[in-house]
Amino acid sequence: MTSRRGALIVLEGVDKAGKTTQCKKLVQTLLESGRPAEMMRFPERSTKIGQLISSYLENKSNLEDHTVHLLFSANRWELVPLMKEKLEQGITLVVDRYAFSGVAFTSAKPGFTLDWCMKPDVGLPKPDLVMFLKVNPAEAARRGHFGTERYENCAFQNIVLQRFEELMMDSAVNWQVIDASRNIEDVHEEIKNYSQKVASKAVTEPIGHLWT
Ligand code: NYM
Repeated sequence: MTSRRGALIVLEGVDKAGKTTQCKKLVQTLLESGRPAEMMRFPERSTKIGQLISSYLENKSNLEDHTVHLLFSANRWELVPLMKEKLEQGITLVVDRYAFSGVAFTSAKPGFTLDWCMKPDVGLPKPDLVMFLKVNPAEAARRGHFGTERYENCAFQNIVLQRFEELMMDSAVNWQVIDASRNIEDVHEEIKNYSQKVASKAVTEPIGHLWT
């Protein structure tokens, strides 16, 4: 019998696009349909690197811009062995942000190119599907808690959105744009359909390497 791996599914978007809500609902739906699934998120704030990042995001500490970019990337790499283990066990991973957020947020800062920002994440496990939850940053800003962490302001989020749009031009990544301005259930329905299709396909293909 060939071993069946889980799918690597990523949800991306500007802050407050509804990613966390949709990740949780997707995991629930996959489990109910009999498919093992777990949620992960980046940054993963529980590790030592994650704690440095968390303190930076909460404005409790300052870090030089290149340094924090590399820490975000290191935070993904430190979780790669666990991700691979789970995928190989047949668990579908639903991931709240990944390298695309890393690139979009840092390259929204002055003096950073997309190319430089992508380099540290080259070779990460390649997602089988990346769904971009598209919502106007001004509308996202009206959805609770906006403005409590670093980066959560409309002007910056508009640049982040432009950077995401540049990343989405890469046809080597399986991007799907989801209109996240609709109600939670309609958005979930579309995410569920894309995910179920890709999860059935992914089991027969080896895990790829991002941006190689
Ligand atoms: N962020 C997230 C980055 O700047 N680089 C990254 O690599 C990742 C994964 O951290 N504003 C930013 C995006 C968000 C913040 O917020 C994390 P949340 O609410 O934990 O997803």
